[in-house]
Amino acid sequence: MIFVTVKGTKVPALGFGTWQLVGAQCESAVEYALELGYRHIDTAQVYENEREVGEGLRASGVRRDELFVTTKIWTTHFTPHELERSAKESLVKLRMPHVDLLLLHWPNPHVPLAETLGALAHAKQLGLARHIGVSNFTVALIEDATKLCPEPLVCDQVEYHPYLDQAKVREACERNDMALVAYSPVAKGRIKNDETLKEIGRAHGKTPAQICLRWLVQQNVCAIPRTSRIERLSENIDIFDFVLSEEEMGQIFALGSAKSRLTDFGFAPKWD
Ligand code: 1BO
Repeated sequence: MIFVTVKGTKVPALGFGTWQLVGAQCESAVEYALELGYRHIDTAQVYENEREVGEGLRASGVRRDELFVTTKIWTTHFTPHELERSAKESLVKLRMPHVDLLLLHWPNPHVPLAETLGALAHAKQLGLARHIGVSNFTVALIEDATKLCPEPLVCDQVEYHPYLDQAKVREACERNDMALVAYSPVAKGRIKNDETLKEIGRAHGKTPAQICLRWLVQQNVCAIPRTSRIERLSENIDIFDFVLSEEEMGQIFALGSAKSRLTDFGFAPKWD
C-alpha cells in the first residue's frame, strides 16, 4: 500500500468506496476488503450503510487504529446544531467514538458556508473526527472554504477518472495542501474496453481498471473504487507492483475532457 500524506497525516492511497452497497452484501464486502489489505473505507449518511460498514469493520478483527474511516454529512444537516447531532448519529451507527475523516457531502448554497464550516470544525474540536474536509466542491468553493474554516480542511472528494479532466480541482487542492480523493475512479466500469488502457495494460500485465487506479495514485490522488464483485476487490488493490512511465501517464491524461461527468444532480454546483 502507498499513502498520500496530507497535513502530516498518512491516508492509504487506495480505499474501498461503499456507495450503493447495502445490507449484508455491504457488511461482507467491507470485511473481505479488510482481509485483502484495504485499510481506508469510505461511507456516508446518505448511503444508508454506516451500520453495516461498522459491522464489517468489526468482523474483520483489524485494529481500529490501523483503519482510516470516512463518513459524510448530508446537505440537509448543515445547520450547526443539526450537523453535530447527525455526526453523533453516524458514530452511533458505525459504533465508533470518532471517524478519521468527516466530510460535507455536497455544497449547500441555502446554508451560509461559514456557519456549516464552523460546525464541522466544532465537530472536530469535540473529537468526533480526527480530520475534516469537503466533497464535490469546485475551485471557487475550495478557495472560500479554506479561508472560512477555523480548522484545516484535508481533502476534496470528487468524481475523477481518465475521462474527466479535473486539473483545476487538482491544482486547487495542491495549492491548499489538500488531498484529492477520487470517487468513481474507474468511470463506473466504462474504462473496461478502452483501447489506450488495454494497450498500456498489456505492457504491464494489468487490466484497464488497474491501469486507471495506478494512474490516479501516481498523481498522489486517493482512489476509492466501489464494487460489489468480490473478484474486483482483489483486482483493484493489485496495483502496487508496477509503475507507469511519464509517457503512459500522458496518454491517459489525453483521454480526459471537462464534459464526461457521470454523477450530476440538480443541486450540484456549477462545475469548473
Ligand atoms: C450522492 C452520492 C454521490 C457520491 O458520494
